Amino acid sequence: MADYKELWTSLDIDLEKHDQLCAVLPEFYGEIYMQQENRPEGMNYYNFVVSEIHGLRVQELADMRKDGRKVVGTFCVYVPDEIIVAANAASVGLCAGSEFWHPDGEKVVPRNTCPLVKAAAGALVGNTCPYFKSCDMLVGETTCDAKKKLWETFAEYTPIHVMNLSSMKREQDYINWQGEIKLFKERVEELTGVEVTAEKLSESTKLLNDKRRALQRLYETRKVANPPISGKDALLVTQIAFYDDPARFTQMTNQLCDELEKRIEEGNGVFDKKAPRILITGTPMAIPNWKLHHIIETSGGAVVAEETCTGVKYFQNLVDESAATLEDHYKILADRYLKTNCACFTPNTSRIDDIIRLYKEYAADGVVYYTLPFCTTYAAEFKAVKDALAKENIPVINIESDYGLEDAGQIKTRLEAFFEMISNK
Ligand code: BJ8
Repeated sequence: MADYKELWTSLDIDLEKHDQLCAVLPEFYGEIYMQQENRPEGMNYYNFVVSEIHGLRVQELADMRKDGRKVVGTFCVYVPDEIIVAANAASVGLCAGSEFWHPDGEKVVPRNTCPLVKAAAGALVGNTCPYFKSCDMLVGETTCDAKKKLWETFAEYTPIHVMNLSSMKREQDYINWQGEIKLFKERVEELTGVEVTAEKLSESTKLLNDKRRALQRLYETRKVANPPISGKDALLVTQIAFYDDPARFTQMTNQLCDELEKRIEEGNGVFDKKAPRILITGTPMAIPNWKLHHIIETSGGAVVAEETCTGVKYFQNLVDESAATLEDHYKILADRYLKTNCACFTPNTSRIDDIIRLYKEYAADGVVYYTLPFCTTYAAEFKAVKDALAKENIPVINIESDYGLEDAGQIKTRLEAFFEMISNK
């Protein structure tokens, strides 16, 4: 990575601490990603993005801000990026996936908080994440309790807008979400000084749908026997989608898909042909949380899909492009975003339908149910998911794990036994 010290200083980053983070990432990434055999050439772009993770994109955001544009940080796939992009601002996903940030996080949130929230808290208050420091405003949402309380902490440090998401999906909840989207639009207009018109929303919808279509195309390639891309690589592509420039990301991902589709024609897969095909479901995996995929794929399994917010939940539903008025946009956006089936909702039976559908679509052999510790809603849904999968004769294993590597050996042993069991079915 080039020298970005001046940039980081301008963002008030704690350089000494930040150096410690920058020192471990290349080795960690090298071990997990660069040892893979027969990787698609198209992954070089994503390698480059990771090698520049706190550099080039942060510089781009700084340049945008110099030109008077704004940067908005988000934490949840319910927040409509269309509004942000229509105001000529950039949206960056800020969920944090490393335990590096936990000590700072524990200074402001309880120790027994989910690792994702604790890491996000630490990244902000420890001044070690240049993305947080590049944001002119953060956007929270009333999903889980840990996040709801986090926004109150964040408000002490930085401007934040919180969207009031209902916990149910009744007619009045759809109407409420339309109203929240309208309020969000007004807040973004105030921040950016840009009027968000119906035309601008149509343009941003098209741009973001193109990104979703590229990711859908990528995931299609994972449905074939012996996919041409590892689960680990597919996860990385989706993680990067949350903060890369959308047009460039779409172009590079479509280029990768051209290569993957060619590989499929040639029968060039990356796994052992007998590797059990795994669908992961559960809590999101924010960058650089690659732990579970890495363990699965170094224990003989092949991850073929993720029913998570860093998987299909992010892109499987497009936004209808037919809106002509602002009112149409609010309604269409509310309808689309409320299709996401987060465990924070009650009831949330559509998530079970999604898991079963994806299991069949991706010809999976088993499901790994993943939860971060202290994520009550996802942990609580395990029983209902397990019971429904049992009726369909679908094997499932529950893995709860945080960002640390201490339990990696134990998880590996459990997964190997699970793979053996499903391979002999
Ligand atoms: S739509 S999954 S991105 S809320 S893991 S912080 S739920 S305690 S991240 Fe999420 Fe939106 Fe739902 Fe998706 Fe809380 Fe659980 Fe932590 Fe979580």
